[in-house]
Amino acid sequence: MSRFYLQPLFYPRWLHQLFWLILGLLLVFTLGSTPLAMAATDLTHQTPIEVKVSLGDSTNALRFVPNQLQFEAGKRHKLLLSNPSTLKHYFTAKDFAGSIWSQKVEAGMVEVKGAINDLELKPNAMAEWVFIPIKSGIYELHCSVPGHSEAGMTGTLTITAPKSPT
Ligand SMILES: [Cu+2]
Repeated sequence: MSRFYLQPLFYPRWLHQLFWLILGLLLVFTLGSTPLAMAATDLTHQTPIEVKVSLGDSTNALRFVPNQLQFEAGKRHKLLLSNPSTLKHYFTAKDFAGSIWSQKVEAGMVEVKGAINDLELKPNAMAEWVFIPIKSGIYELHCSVPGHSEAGMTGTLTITAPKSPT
């Protein structure tokens, strides 16, 4: 027992206080940095790669512009869809939709969460589709308005394998 009473004599008070200060700082940094580290690795908060696509154009051509889009598996993307034509169009890509994790679709004042198969865009409409591709492959895209895909309103959506291991 006497050894414990003697300790303050061997360790000066300032060293004792320094010890607790360092321990306290370590605790603050450990607890404080954990949520930051988690946010950095959380894919749902990753800054999205923006990709733009037009459904039709101002001359009412029946095509997607561009008609080939590329995405990278494991990276968060924001697909900005617009319809600058006077016709309604669809962005239909069922196999593609099954190979991604849809986070949300934002259009106007509405945000839709969950799985999306296709989107209908009325003239002058815009929508943002946020998703993370999970399976690489080449997927077909078409507009499901009767006659549009036959007239050439089709496209290719490519999901490439992750470039760097995560
Ligand atoms: Cu169309």
